[in-house]
Amino acid sequence: MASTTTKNGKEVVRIEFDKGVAWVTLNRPEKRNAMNPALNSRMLEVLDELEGDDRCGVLVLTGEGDAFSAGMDLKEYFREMEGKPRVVTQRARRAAYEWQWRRLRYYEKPTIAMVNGWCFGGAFTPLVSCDLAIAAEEAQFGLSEINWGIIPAGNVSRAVAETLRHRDALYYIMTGLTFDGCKAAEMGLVNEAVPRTRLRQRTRELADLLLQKNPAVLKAAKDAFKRTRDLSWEASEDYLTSKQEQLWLIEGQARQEGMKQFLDDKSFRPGLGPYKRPPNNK
Ligand code: ACO
Ligand code: V55
Repeated sequence: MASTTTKNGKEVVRIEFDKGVAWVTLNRPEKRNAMNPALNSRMLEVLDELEGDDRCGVLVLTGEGDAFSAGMDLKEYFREMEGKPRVVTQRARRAAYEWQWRRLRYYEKPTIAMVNGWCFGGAFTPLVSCDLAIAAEEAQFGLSEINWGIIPAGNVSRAVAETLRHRDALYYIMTGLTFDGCKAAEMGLVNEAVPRTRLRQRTRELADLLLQKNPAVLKAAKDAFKRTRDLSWEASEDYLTSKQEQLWLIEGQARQEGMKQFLDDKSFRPGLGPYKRPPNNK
């Protein structure tokens, strides 16, 4: 297995399972959870492992201590890569990009970023890749790249373009100023901000809402939204119709059950909440 521990033998990523939620914690608090090559390759493995793990109905990504993540590790990801052969630097980049957006953005399970504290630069990519995000009001965000002389690369700029308005994005990209969780919620970078003392409880509530839904339908719904953003109306219509028909083939029971409970049993109202999923989990 690839290097999964720091030099003192501690896990760089911690996983806890609790009633359908996999809490995935970036665990380098002494380095403010900066993402080094070891953490990046471990996160890729963790995403692989949890994708097929029934204990993970919802994945929550968070950070140990006072940071969500201070971004890329300036020492191990940038400085120590200087002068290395291109094959080495490309490998480190690929491990980062692979988990931070390629896998996470289209993850099989619903994902929630729980931003507990510092969130800088490269950390915006996994933040935006998660389907939903809740921040502590006290958390501090910043596109600090400009402050030390690089541009927001590694798809940070693309992630920012997805979530912030043009003026807000350029303001924070060009000034490198920090903003708090309240401001992040106001701008739509996260869904909401709550006091840090209530952060875990609120995230749990949101995860529980998702756990009541049919998992295959949830995956199709989030993908459909993310994919069609970049398509023409013509291509979108075709994509969505195809996706819908594909879902009926693999998960037709879900909608039939939903319609039965509403139209025949009159036991629920789709406008007001989810249908009751039978024990076979459909
Ligand atoms: N890369 C490498 N090491 C880091 C990083 C990082 N991104 N962030 C923090 N650390 C290390 C520090 O070097 C220090 O290590 P040491 O104890 O071995 O000296 C330790 O973490 C603690 O850092 P402090 O600065 O002392 O912690 P403090 O709580 O005072 O400040 C803060 C926290 C504001 C997050 C500060 O550490 C910081 O500015 N970090 C860099 C943030 C940043 O700009 N990240 C890069 C964004 S650009 C990109 O990701 C591509
Ligand atoms: C950043 C992140 C990268 C990178 C270059 O701005 C810059 C952050 C995740 O990788 O390769």
